[in-house]
Amino acid sequence: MKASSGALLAAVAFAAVAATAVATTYTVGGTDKWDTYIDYDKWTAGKTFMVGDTIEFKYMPYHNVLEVTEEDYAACNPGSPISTHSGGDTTFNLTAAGTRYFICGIPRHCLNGTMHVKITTIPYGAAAGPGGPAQAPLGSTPADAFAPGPAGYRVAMDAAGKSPVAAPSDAPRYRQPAAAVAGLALAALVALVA
Ligand SMILES: *[C@@H]1O[C@H](CO)[C@@H](O)[C@H](O)[C@H]1NC(C)=O
Ligand SMILES: *[C@@H]1O[C@H](CO)[C@@H](O)[C@H](O)[C@H]1NC(C)=O
Ligand SMILES: [Cu+2]
Repeated sequence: MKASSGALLAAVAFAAVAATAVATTYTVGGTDKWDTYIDYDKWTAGKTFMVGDTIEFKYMPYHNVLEVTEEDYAACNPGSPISTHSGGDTTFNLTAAGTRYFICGIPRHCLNGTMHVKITTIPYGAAAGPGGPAQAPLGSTPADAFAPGPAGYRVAMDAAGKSPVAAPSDAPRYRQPAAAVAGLALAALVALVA
């Protein structure tokens, strides 16, 4: 009896840990970081940002990061930011589903240097299907290649298709819920036997 409840506790604890260790941190732009003349639409294409993930801007101190409205993003207007950040290393926690807009506020870096990125976050665990928030890589794999299916399949395709950065860290996120389910199943079995 004592051994069984110990196993039950262990299984439940394992399931809890597996279910919570899921966040991914993305360096915006990957190895190109936050700089002029980087195509950030290309960088976000094929990535699935989920609630709980973190994005980190790494940049030379002469740049900055402004979170702006969709309107100001479209116009590259640094005049009324939601928040302003500088110093070379700025992190945002993606705590809610939705789209957030970021630009560099230095004159011409947004308009002429492409320093603008929008991040669309979906609820944790939601599948990014065709027509969903995630976009197909520009000018690479056709959208048709992403057949409707489990999120894990799509991410595997994305990782194989492009994304020289941050792609491998996507994979464990999808395995962990499965591990959690396995842990709970084990716990149920142990409880039954005990
Ligand atoms: C993001 O979340 C972490 C962990 O909860 C926290 O330590 C950090 O201060 C948060 N960062 C921001 C910018 O909110
Ligand atoms: C910067 O972008 C603006 C707007 O697109 C354009 O009119 C201007 O010619 C560009 N300047 C340079 C130096 O590329
Ligand atoms: Cu800049």
